[in-house]
Parts: sequence; C-alpha cells; structure tokens
Amino acid sequence: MLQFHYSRLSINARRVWVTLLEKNLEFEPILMKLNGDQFKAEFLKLNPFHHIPVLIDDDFKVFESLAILDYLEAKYPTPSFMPTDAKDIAKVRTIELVTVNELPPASIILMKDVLDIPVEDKKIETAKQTMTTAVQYFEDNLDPSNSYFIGEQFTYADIVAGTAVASIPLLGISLEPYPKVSKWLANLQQRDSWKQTAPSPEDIEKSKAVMKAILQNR
Ligand SMILES: N[C@@H](CCC(=O)N[C@@H](CS)C(=O)NCC(=O)O)C(=O)O
Repeated sequence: MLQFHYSRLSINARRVWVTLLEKNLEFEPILMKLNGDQFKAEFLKLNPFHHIPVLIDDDFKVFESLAILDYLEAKYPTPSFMPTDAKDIAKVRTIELVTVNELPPASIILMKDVLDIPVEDKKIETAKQTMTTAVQYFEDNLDPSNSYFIGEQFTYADIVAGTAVASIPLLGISLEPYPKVSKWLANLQQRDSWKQTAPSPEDIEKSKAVMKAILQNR
C-alpha cells in the first residue's frame, strides 16, 4: 500500500494529500512532527533534505511534491488531473511553478511577521508585493463563467494553487479584492478532499511554536 509522510499544516504535503484523495487511492498516512521527526536517521534515508512530503509505493520512494504528483498521475492515471492540449499543459505547469517558486519565499517572510520574529520592513513590503502579484496572476487566469483554471476540468493547477492560496489569508493578506480567486477557492473548498485536509484552527494554533522554531533559523 502507498505510504504518505505528511504533516497537517504542510502546504507542500497538502497538494499530495488532496491528489491521493481525489484519485481515490488507498494509503497509509504517516503523520510527522516537524520538531524533530524529519531529522531522524530513518527519515533522512527517505529524504536527505529532511522535508515532507514523501511517498512510498512498495519499494519505490519519491519526494518533492511536484515529482510525487507526476508519479501519481503516471502510475494512477484515472481520474486524470493533467490536460492533454499543449496550451493547457503549459498553463497548468506555469500555475504550479508560480505557486511553488514565488509563494514560499514570500510566505516565509510574512509568516515570520505573523509569529513576531523580527524582519526588516522592506522585506515585508517586497513579500507582500510578490504575494499580490501572484494572486493577481491567478485572478487574471480565471474566467468567472468556468469552475477551474482549465474550464470545467479540475487539474493540478487547481490542486497546487488552490491548496496554497487557501493559506494566504493566514499571512495577513485578504483575498477580498480578488473576486474570481475568492469564488474559485470557495468552489474548491466544497470538495471532500479540501474539507478532509483543511487544518483546524486548533491545528494552526498548535503549529505556531514549531513553525517559529523552524523559521527562526531561516
Ligand atoms: N520543494 C519541496 C518543499 C518541501 C518542504 O519544504 N516541506 C516542509 C514542510 S511544508 C518541511 O518538511 N520542513 C521541515 C524541514 O525542512 O526541516 C516540496 O515541494 O516537496
């Protein structure tokens, strides 16, 4: 059976978790406590960079969330979340990569601010600017007459961007000025996979000390 190493607050893990649920795959969830589990020798054999998510499929292990999504799509193609049209593939990949490349560095700065870790004002301003540029990019790529980025087809663009955008308000950035993003996110949040993987307010509160410890060294 598939084994999935994750933590409830990890956005990188959540995109894999949503995919496992959306593909109706059976898996064993292995909950990691990020205040030390990721540095244990056994885990470092799975991912020497001490990050979750990690997926194990019998004797095969894979880390890096987008590589895991590629693996799941190729190995378990039904239902498929990758379009076949060239322009649609490019759009999905761009949205995925904007999400994983642009949002995390800015999120780290804003999270530090939320957790009262000292950060220079200039860095906060730049991080906010990056966030708003990314959310505006998503807004510009949504059509209010469609449910998803690629018309009515639910794809990895929705899974990857949607699980990340859901956390942006926690960083002090309102989604209200983005009506298309807000409507799209509200649709996604109706899905069982979103409901099952949404962190509770208690999870968020409990994770703050762990996050603070991780971010203080970055
Ligand atoms: N590029 C990686 C990033 C993974 C990542 O940064 N995971 C975080 C949790 S969101 C983690 O495991 N942090 C603990 C650590 O680095 O020690 C991916 O997409 O899987």
